[in-house]
Amino acid sequence: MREIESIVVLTGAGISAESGLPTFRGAGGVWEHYRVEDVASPQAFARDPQLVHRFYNSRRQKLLSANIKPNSAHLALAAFESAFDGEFLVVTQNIDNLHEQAGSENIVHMHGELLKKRCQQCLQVTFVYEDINTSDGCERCGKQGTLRPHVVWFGEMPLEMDHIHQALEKCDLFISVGTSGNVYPAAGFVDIANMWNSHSVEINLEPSAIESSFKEKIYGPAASMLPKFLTQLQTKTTVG
Ligand code: BJW
Repeated sequence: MREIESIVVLTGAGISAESGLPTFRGAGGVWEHYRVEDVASPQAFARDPQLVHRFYNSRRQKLLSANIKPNSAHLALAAFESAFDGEFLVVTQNIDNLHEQAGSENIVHMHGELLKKRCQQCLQVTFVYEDINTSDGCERCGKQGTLRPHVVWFGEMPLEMDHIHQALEKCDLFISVGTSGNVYPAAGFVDIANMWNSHSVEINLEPSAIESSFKEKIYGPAASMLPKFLTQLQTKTTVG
């Protein structure tokens, strides 16, 4: 048994599905309408920046529409964090801002953020709420055609990896919510947490590609399963 002093929660597209944002893989997923190799690599952006901008512009417009709101899974995580005495970190693979909208404070966007753009020339990162176009100029360095979405594509290094590793190495409880376990390095986090003897829990609609690595598994929609799990967790002081 381990005292619960530090918790890391990894989230994926499944946690935002019930808010109306599609997942990537599976029926109705993003990759059904776009080929991953056409829109989610630096090579794709170099080849056809207009297509990649269109892909992210439409997802940004959807995220900013009035009907997209955090669901009870995002809200339960934020409420748990504010009541918890120990260390609590949400590591999200999602580029939406629904965790922030729900009130999460200690959060890492390892695959970047849809509401930020980056200049490839001067590396300035700024918020963006409108479409990005190939003809746009950078507000800082003035260069034209250098802006890209501040997201992490295949072959690029995810963000804040040192911070994430430090949290994984000392966490007592690792919870994975709504991710298929197909994309690394996120899919390897459970093994790191297990190596440090933490308790690991998968909450997902269905068993993920890495389900055998988890010590506890809960299957069903995140918006009902996660609040239930966190309510029970509030009454516990140890796991394992
Ligand atoms: C619900 C639900 C509900 C639905 N409730 N659940 C061979 C072996 C190992 C690794 C590699 C390899 N070849 C290449 C690699 C590395 C590569 C990789 O992992 N490739 C795999 C495809 C094999 N990874 C990378 O390149 C990463 N970088 C890297 O490794 O750097 C190191 C390095 C760099 C340079 C040189 C050397 C080393 C970068 C990965 C970037 C991923 N980017 C994307 C796009 C980001 C921007 C965007 O959003 O457009 O990130 S791809 C996409 O997948 C997105 C997601 O964050 C990510 C994960 O998807 P997620 O969240 O798991 O979604 P789904 O759809 O897959 O799953 C949803 C789940 O929810 C499902 O299970 C549903 O059942 C469930 N669900 N409704 C609960 N209501």
